[in-house]
Amino acid sequence: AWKKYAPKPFTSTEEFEKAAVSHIETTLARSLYNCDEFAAYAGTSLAFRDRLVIDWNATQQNQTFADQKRVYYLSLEFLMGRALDNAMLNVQQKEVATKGLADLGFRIEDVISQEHDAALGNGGLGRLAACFLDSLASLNYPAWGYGLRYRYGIFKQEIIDGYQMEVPDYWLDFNPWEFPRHDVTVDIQFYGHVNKWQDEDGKQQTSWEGGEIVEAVAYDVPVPGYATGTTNNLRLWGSKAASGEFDFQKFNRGEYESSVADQQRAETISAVLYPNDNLERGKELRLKQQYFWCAASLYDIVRRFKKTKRAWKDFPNQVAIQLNDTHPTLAIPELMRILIDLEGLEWDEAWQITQSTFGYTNHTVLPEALEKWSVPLMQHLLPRHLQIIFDINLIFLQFVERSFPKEREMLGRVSIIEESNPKMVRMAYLALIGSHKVNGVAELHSDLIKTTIFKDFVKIYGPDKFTNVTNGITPRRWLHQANPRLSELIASKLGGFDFLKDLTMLHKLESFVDDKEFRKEFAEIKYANKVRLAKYIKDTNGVTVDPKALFDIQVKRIHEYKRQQLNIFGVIKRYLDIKAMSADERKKLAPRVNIFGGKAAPGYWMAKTVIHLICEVGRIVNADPDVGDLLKVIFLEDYNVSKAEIIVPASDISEHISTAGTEASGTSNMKFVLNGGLIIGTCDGANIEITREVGENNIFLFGNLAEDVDELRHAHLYGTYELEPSLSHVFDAIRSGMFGDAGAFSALVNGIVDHGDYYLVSDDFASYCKTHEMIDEAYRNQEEWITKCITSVARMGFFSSDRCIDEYAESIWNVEPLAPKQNG
Ligand code: 26V
Repeated sequence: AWKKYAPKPFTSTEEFEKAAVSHIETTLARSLYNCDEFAAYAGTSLAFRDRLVIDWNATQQNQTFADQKRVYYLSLEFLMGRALDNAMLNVQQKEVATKGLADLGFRIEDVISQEHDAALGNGGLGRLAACFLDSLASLNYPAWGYGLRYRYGIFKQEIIDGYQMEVPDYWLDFNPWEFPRHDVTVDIQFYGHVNKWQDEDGKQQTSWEGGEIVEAVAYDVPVPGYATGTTNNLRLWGSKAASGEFDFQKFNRGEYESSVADQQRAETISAVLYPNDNLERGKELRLKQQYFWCAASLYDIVRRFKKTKRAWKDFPNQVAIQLNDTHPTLAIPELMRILIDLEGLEWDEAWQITQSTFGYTNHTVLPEALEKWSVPLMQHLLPRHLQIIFDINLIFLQFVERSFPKEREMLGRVSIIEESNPKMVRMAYLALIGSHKVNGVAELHSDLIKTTIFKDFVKIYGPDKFTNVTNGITPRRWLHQANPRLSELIASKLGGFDFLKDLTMLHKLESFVDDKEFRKEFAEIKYANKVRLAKYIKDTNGVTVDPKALFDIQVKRIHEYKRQQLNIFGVIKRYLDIKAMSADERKKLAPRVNIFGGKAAPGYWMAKTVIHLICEVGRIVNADPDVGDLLKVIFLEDYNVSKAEIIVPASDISEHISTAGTEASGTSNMKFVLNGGLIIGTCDGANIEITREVGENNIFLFGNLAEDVDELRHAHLYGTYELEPSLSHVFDAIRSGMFGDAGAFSALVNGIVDHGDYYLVSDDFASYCKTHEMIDEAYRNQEEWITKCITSVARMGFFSSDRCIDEYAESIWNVEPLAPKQNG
């Protein structure tokens, strides 16, 4: 049925060419005689952008007219990657562009790859937000994303002599996908003081005065749904100096320098994405970013609501706001401030509205990632919000005291204010208290938050406030775009591409698992994807790898809890084993290529040490004639979304090996299996549900369970600690200088040997290595291997972000889809 709503297409190749060429010649003012790939990219993008804008306007008009509840997804990160390929796919016009560009002398892949990634995110949390936008639009939900328009996205990683170097990612030189709205601005206040007085009717009034004003300017990005007219909006706020009289006066007085400095200070707010994933540092600029973005977004949402002329009690029937982690928690006191100080509502009504409006998603239980802001800092920057937070806390604690009169020690534990020096505001507690639902992102994680960080709150509010929504990924980007041949093969068996809208249809593939022709093509596609990655490795790293070898891939942010160190220690063990073998024994071995990629936060020394060790091991192993093709170790520079689209379809095995209980969900695990690779993983995050879906025989699980982690950690510190002997052997090799200066790696080794092995690398090492031997064995039987891969793909339907968004809509937002009006 959705086909009849499909947007009006380019009716011919010529029509597309005309549009693209016209943009090249007029919008870009370039002659066709020096039209290079970049100009072809720009012209193609502008031609498609014109198409999107029509749907976008129609969607916004339709949503305003329909006047039903909308979802607002507040996220400090949207890791969108490239837009053109996705736009062509979603408006179902890629074929026309392919032919048209060929007429003009270009290959579409080359044109697509001209685009700079929109890298406004760190990792899983930001990419999840991008997948959600795709699903929201594809399912016709009336939804907006709100974020910050960083001038610099996540840094570009360069590997120089085996060390990570960070280079700024200035990505805005040419960005056809954003529309500056210089007429949509909001003045945002910082600092100042609070005034309280009684008005003529004796009513208590509060206002926030003085301080400084920074202007928020809207930049809108169209988000097209797949095969639907719905094109939603992602609104990113940029900061600039408020053009008030103050500046003019300064300027007129001749204080040019200080007026320029003011301008730069204002623009700094949206200048750069913080590159710490999972580490909170309490920097003032970060808090400014958070408030700037929350205040601008809420002003915008409230402005839109007020146009409907409804009563305030209707606000939660018109507006659902989802908080992507605690980063937007200030939206809670900000909405309270608007309702009470500016709109004159009573506290209780304002609180009722606020709680019904917000939902909060938790994405981590790691204590070092839980946001806390110092009370003095907040007092200085946001004096009125701090008062409101204190009031929320007071009323909450009184409620807890009444409900649990015999448990006074609980009050200190659940207080929003931590009684430390300085005092701290616990943002996760504020987010939880101010929302009607709290969700984790995979079953295990949602259980864990109820028994660890939010245990007391389950008692206070009851279990119904907590729910699970297991993460998902969009099959449009992560199957069709990244792996077009596999997508086409599937379509040929299922009778079309409807599975891209309903991924559970993949289950029908199981009946083809014994189909010879299908199996052959499936295997050929995997091989072709490996050839493509091998070529990329040759081009970037200069190393030749054999596409027939088993490709073993771990790509994700570098973090101790994700345990890339476990992986590289396993690789070293494999290397030492090979070295100790006879030539005959070596002949029986299955060749491997171990591929790593991922960024370390710039100040995270241990993570940078892991990168260095991987590079050094690669340098030695790849040049060792004893080893040849049996083992290659590759570190791919600057892992990002567009590189993931090449890497993910090329795996035989991918590694998702976090210490049990630490990885909230993981989402790349889903991408790899959907693309016909198998997983080695721990019983953590979504790995557990992937196992439930694909079956235990189709995944390689190992290691200790989450429930045993505390006891093991305790035993390391207070019991007798024995290092796993095979790991000890690996450490001896590192200490011998086999991989360069041993001193460079001493902190990494000592953390395990002397400092309690917090991430249980030693405890899991033996079962990890043993499981890799089972993988070697299984890979030798290619027929069975392919059966596992096909069966797994067929069973991955659950992990579509479409399923995930429908669950949010039903159980948290209470919003309905809105079918687009037919165009033209
Ligand atoms: C935290 C912080 C702390 C302050 C500095 C900047 C910063 C940036 C990001 C974060 C978020 C940490 C939480 C996070 O990224 N969680 C990941 O969320 C994924 C999507 O739900 C999930 O798949 C991953 O397992 C989880 O680690």
